[in-house]
Amino acid sequence: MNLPLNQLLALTVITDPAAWTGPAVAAIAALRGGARTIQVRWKGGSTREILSLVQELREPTRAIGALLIVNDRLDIALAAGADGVHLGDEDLPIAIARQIAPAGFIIGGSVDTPEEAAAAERAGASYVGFGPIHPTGTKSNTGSVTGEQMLTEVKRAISIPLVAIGGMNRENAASAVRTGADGVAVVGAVAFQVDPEAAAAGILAEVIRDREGISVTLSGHPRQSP
Ligand code: TZP
Ligand code: MG
Repeated sequence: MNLPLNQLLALTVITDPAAWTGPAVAAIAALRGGARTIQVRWKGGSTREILSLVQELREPTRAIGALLIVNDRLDIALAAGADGVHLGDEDLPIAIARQIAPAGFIIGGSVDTPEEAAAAERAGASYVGFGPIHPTGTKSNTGSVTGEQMLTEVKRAISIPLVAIGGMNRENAASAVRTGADGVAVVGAVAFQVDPEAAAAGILAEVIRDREGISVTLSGHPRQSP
């Protein structure tokens, strides 16, 4: 998968330690389904636990050209040779992470407004995550639900890719993309499903259907349209 960043961000599957198969198995199933980015997120995980999960996912992501991003922890991302880090407003500031990170390292930033999105881009962010677009049961300390309309405003404020997060699923993904998102990031809609592979494939198909001129098989493998 040698795709530009906005296409690699079409579907980010975020790990959750509560996935019934365990986070690594669910993430690898999601990769089979077509997840193009895996973000390792483990609130409350020890440094060793998070490092070990990132290391476990390094080869499977690299093998298919998917991105491996670490939430919160630039140190672990660098130590494990991940492709990037995702930073929120309690984490290392984006500008400081950019000074430390090697060339080409991906830095994502969580933003709540168009102004914050523009500031994140100026600070050196590679992409921004915006939400929660819809109610989410996965994260409690979020701002209020933004709805889709704000996606358009955030998109207008930046020239880097925009990822919609929060309650995203197969039913609402295409609409978020039409409204301005380059892709969606999900926890529950994949990690908590009985069949994470099929769940990922279903969401990816909705995100890229109108955009990449390809259809996707159930296993997520792209097929060129005639
Ligand atoms: N940031 C904003 S909402 C959220 C994060 C990490 C949780 C998304 O989880 P879900 O299950 O996809 O709503
Ligand atoms: Mg964070």
